[in-house]
Amino acid sequence: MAERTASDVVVERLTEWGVDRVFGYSGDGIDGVLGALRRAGKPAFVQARHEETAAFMAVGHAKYTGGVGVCLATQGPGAVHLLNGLYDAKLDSKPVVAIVGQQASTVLGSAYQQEIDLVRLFGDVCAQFVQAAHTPEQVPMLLDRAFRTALATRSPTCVVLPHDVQTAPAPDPATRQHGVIVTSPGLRPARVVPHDADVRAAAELLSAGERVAILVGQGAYGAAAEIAELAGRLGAGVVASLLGKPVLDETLPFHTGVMGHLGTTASAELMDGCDTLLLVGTNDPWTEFYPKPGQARAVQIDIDGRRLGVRYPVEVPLLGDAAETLRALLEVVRPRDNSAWRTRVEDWVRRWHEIGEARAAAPAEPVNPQHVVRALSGRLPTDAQVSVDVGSVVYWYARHLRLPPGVPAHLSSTLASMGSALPYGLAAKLARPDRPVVALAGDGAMQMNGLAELVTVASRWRDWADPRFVVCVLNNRDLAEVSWEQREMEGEPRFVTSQQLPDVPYAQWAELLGLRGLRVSTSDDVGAAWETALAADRPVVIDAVVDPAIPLLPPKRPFEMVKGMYTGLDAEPGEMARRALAHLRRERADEGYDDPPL
Ligand SMILES: Cc1ncc(C[n+]2csc(CCOP(=O)(O)OP(=O)(O)O)c2C)c(N)n1
Ligand SMILES: [Mg+2]
Repeated sequence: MAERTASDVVVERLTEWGVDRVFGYSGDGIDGVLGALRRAGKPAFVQARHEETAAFMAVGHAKYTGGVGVCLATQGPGAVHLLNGLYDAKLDSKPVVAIVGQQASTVLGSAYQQEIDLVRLFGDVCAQFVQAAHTPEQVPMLLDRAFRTALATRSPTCVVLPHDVQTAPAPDPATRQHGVIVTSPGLRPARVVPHDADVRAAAELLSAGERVAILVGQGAYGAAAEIAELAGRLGAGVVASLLGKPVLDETLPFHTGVMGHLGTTASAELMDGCDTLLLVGTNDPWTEFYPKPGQARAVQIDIDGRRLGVRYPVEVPLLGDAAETLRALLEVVRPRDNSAWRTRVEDWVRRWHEIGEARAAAPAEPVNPQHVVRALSGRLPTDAQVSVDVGSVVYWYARHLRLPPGVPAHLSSTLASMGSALPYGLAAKLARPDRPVVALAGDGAMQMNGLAELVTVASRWRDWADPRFVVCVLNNRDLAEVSWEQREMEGEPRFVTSQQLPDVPYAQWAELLGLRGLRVSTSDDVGAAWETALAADRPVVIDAVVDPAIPLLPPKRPFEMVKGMYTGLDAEPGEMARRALAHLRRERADEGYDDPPL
């Protein structure tokens, strides 16, 4: 039998930490660990098309399963490719461990081929823990520290393994000597609840409010019942951050939907009108959509003390687990009559639903993207898992997709990186092959990473208990979100050269790969396409040919703040800009604005 190496220890340690699969890409710099994975037969190795998507898969794994995502790459270029996915984990606070190869210790410092100072490279993104092993004795200890730190700090960590360390004989786990440390895996999380006096202070503040709003973020996952109960007692309206959208059933009459630039008119009204704000597990960046500082007294709950008070001035900052802290609050908050405020909130919500329906029904060239996403509501299986890419699709997801309670939906929110929907969807599918996946992406995101990762889908779907994996491409031949930003923020016309995208036959690409492809270019076919795709015997790509002229209109903004959209469009030649102007005026009118002519 071959001698056990430090890499065998790495692989055993992964299993001891509960890791079922490792997402990565090979290279000679990490061959020692790959060999150990081959010998052990577990964890499973998932080959991505690119180290960036492997890292996104690891983040997706952490998001859908709640566990630690693990990615693996070779030295030099492979390591560099991981960065974007690791930043996604850092910015959305997810535990990910990166295992990265390195040239042999004997050449480090010689400017060798593929030699990059990896500890320095990962020093920012893995600031909580990055360490290169110099000896095999360090290896189990470094893995234990990487996992524990990732879990304890909800962030990415990295272990760098030079080639000679990977292939060195495994250290003796029972050694007892000066200068050698023997460690163990495992971490059991704690209940984190604030002190009683602080809970009482929060309850008093909330109970004194006349017009209470509760903003829920991803930290409130699993606390839906507590939020609904508290909202009921306080007569509060509930609003979600983008990441908090799946937390609470959006069909509740007091749920105003997602907040912010991409949010609903109802959530803008709620934030503008409240006098009291409870923030639960959220870091939502759209500060201009929060109440004006001074307008609302605020309580915040977060499991990470560093997050308290950094988005809105807070009187009672509570460090605690969302569900546990809400339960403690429910012990002391008494029911009260706040029906006048509740009625106003419910009116805003009803009005928003009318606006959303009308906007999605507006005729477009050829198909309105809002209609495509809205048509998925009601058709989404109750056991689905949803992933969403970055681009205008996030607006339509936030505003128009009704998620059945319990359906998880994830996206790269804080980093907002394009190219994440396919790797996220794959991670969701591999974790739960018995559940259908729906991935929503723009054509730019598809061209960036999605087309390549469809190859991964094509190579794996036959192994899945439920082969349904629906990718919907909003094909608008435009980097539309940025085109609208060029107009709104700069007041400039869309720069065609930077914004226009090649027209790619997405459905045919799917067919070439042995999947199904459906091209949809009329509104009437949208519903049937979703139904066909969700009943198919294999993964399906829906190529939805949609209009780039639908504005990404922020809700309830004074004319001055959207004036740039008019100025930009006015400076653009062509039929698309005229159409966009008409859509813009119509959508502004449905919010009650009568914008002056330019
Ligand atoms: C990796 C990365 N590069 C650039 C951007 C800037 N950006 C944000 S949205 C967007 C356009 C996305 O285009 P597409 O996927 O076609 O979606 P659309 O907005 O057209 O629906 C761009 C370029 C980004 N967020 N991430
Ligand atoms: Mg596009």
